[in-house]
Amino acid sequence: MKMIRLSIVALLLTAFAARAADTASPDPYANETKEQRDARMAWWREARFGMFIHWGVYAVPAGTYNGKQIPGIGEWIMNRGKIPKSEYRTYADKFTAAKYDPEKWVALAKAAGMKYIVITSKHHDGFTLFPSAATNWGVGLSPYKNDLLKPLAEACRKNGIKLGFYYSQAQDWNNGGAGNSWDPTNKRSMDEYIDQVAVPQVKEILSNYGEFPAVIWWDTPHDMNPERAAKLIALLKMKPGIIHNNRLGGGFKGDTDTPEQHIPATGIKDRDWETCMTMNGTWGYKSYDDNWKSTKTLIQNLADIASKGGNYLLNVGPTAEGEFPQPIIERLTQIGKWMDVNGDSIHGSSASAFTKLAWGRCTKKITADGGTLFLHVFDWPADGKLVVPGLKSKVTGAKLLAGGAKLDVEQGAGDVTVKVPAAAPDANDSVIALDYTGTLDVNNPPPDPEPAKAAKAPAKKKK
Ligand code: JFZ
Repeated sequence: MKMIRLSIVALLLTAFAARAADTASPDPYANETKEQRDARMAWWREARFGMFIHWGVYAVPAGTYNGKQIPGIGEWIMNRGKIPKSEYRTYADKFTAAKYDPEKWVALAKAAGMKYIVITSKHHDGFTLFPSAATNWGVGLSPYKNDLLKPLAEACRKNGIKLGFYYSQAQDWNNGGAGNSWDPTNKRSMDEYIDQVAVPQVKEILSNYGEFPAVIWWDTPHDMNPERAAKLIALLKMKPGIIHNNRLGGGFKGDTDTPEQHIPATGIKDRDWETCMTMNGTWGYKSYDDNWKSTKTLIQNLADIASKGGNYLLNVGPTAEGEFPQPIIERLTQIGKWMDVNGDSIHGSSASAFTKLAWGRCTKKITADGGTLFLHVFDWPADGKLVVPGLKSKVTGAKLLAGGAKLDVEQGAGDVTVKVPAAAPDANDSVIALDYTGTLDVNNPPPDPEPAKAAKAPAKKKK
């Protein structure tokens, strides 16, 4: 009898504790409604296009250590080259930022049609672009001395561009965080690192930049656990409305998925997502990486991502002096020219209504009665007829965004055909805006059959 009474008490206590833990989740968004979430994500969904900036002292060696080109991404050179802390720290002397002009950076982003910037406030090497009371390993040791984030935040504010901060919360190869296995002087327990470095620094970046950061971009949940992550996610309440990604760790999903260097085939169902991508093969500046993607690839990636309902976060790795490499300036400028004409098909658009289009991609905007389909034509039809397969809604007009010429449309029983000029107006992606009334009605072909599941292989013998 006594036993039973005891177990009932235990049961009640456990249930109560679980309940309490539930309401006291460290995640300030744990109990958010869909409406609250939609409102919070609205600017980000509308934006569709942003700039990632990887900037730090790794831009000094720029891919070369001890006369040897170190393979891999530039911001990982300390790790890949097993550079001792004492030696790596001397790079700060040459991180001059002498030509740093944040107004120019923001102007380039804005002209390219980007609506937000995410910059590395601290990458895995632990170097902070801001002065921190928690560590001395940061911009204060460089000739520039002052906070590099402040003037960027000011330029963003003035130009209506949102600013977010990338923060490497777990790996820290200089301040005792995770990931440094080559230098025994990087000692601190992970919990001490979280309490003494990550938590105070996240407080700093959430406190000192006015309306920003609008985004916090965690990265690499190395050695994170629910308890450590809880200490960081709890800080988000300092910045109501802030958006954060899925790389915190500890079981927290964040607001956005972050496919890296690739575009998911059909987007990501029921999640906001953002593909981050380099323009060459590195995030942080490497002097000899000339593996540049073409402007055409970048524009088509942007259209592809928007057609799947995602955002494109396109990276720039400035030099130690604070300049964007020339090939990046050229590409941003060319993308901007395209966006000046076609930006309406990207900003504020939503995912395609078609499962597949042989000639390109589609984005759309739906209004109270009808809407617009933006047909992104990558492969211009040789016969002057662009077939929009399965579109049944009543089409009311079509025009080219380039030049604005009206196009004739033939509405058949099954398909819609747009009569187009002989030559593509844009070699990268010509966009046709097709207006319709009523509800959007598309008869999509049944999806491709799933690749047949391989017949269950006989269990492999264990070695
Ligand atoms: C991380 C960083 O290590 C890298 O330096 C850069 O900042 C990049 C944007 O993010 O690298 C990752 C993180 C996640 C994956 C791959 C590389 N991932 O999920 O596949």
